[in-house]
Amino acid sequence: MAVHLFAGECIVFAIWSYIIITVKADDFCQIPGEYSEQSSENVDCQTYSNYRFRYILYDVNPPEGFNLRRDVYMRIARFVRKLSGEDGSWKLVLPPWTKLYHWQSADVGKQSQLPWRLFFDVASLQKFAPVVEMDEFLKEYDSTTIDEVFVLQHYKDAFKTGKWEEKYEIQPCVDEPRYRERADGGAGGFSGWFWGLPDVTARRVRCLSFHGHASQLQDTVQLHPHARTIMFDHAEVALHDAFGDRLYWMARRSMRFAPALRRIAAEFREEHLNSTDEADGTVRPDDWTAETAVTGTKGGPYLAVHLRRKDFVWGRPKEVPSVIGAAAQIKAHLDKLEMCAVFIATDAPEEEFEELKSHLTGYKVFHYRPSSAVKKRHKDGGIAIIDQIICSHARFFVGTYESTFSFRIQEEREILGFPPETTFNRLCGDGQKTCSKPSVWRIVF
Ligand code: GFB
Repeated sequence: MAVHLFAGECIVFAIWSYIIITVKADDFCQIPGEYSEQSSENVDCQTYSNYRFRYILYDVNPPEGFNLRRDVYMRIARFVRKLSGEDGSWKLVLPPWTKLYHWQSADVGKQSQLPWRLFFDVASLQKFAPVVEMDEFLKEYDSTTIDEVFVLQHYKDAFKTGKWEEKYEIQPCVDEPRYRERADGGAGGFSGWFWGLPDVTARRVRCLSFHGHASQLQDTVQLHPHARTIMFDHAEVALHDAFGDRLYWMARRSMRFAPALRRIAAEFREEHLNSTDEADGTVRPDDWTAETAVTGTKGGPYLAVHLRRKDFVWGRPKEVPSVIGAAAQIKAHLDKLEMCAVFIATDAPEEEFEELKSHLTGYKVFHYRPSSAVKKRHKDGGIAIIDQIICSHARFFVGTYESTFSFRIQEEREILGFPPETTFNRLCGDGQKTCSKPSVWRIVF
């Protein structure tokens, strides 16, 4: 690594192999001996060695749905797991779930600032990365001001050159950020959208053009030894360090759903679909770290279909079938499998579901309909997870083209050890005699 320090211009260039960083010296607090030859006395930065923990926070592009957000979590969890390393001084703050575009039920109470424990088994997540819920963080941190916020953004030419280059750079914001400098100029210099939490502010907010893997965020952290809390907004800009390797799957396996949701799904399977873990061969160790590779899983005696409607109907008209087209494909699958029971997970309005059923007379069509108490307790997000769990346990699964909701089901089925030909299937658009199969991402232990 070569380091050039131009004192007059206050610019540090750190250049090594294929990484280029351009940073103004007053933008970043330098680590003596690492990026410059300054002695520690000259560095106007305080390290937080007197605190037990430092924290990484993050947020995601607002329109992104639940299941893409799960993927972003895995990228950041892997980064913080590595960052925390041996001394365990870093924690990852789980961003509360704010109201997502798809969570449209008006009869379930508040759907914002929801903790992760509503959907996931947080103790299980903690076996992969040192995560903490936002409410616990706010108690531990004893402040509501985040030291440094970096809004990640793509380079303007990121996808034009075709040349892979890991780089990052503080640059003017391309889009209007969700934060504004406060007129009162207090210690919490910026207010704005912090997961809808009214009191949270930031000392400093800057845009960071970023092209590379999530682990590259480590450089930004190291350049800020004074910061006890660092937030990365638009964390989806950072890529997976490695997609589909052992660590990827460890992160994925750690994302076990909340026990209450697993229980409801298990009851539904047993009551309506004649499906139990014992009979289906889907018993798993209580602790995901004790899991080993499984193959040839049988699953419950039903076909499961994820029929994504709403925005997918007009967004992907060639790839998403009409209701009648979907029914014809479901019938063909059931006949081929010599089965009569199908479970449908869908975001379709009730009329569309009834229409689908009307084309499937002679077959047993199941759909999970929660009681109003269950809906209020587990919200739209929890009901969607129950649908996903039921789909994950079916003997055969058919998903929707390019839906991350379907992808997460496929991953769950890989963890459970289903033969891939029972998992990586999709509904074709009307008029497509054959259509491309979903990419097959096999689990790695
Ligand atoms: O999860 P998600 O990102 O998957 O968004 P996609 C779809 C959301 O719709 C889910 C609801 O999180 C659920 O809230 N939903 C979809 C369902 N299918 C079902 C279902 O079968 N049962 C239940 N209960 N709920 C993304 C969108 O959708 O696709 C983005 O999030 C964008 O906004 C992108 O449109 C193209 O990947 O299917």
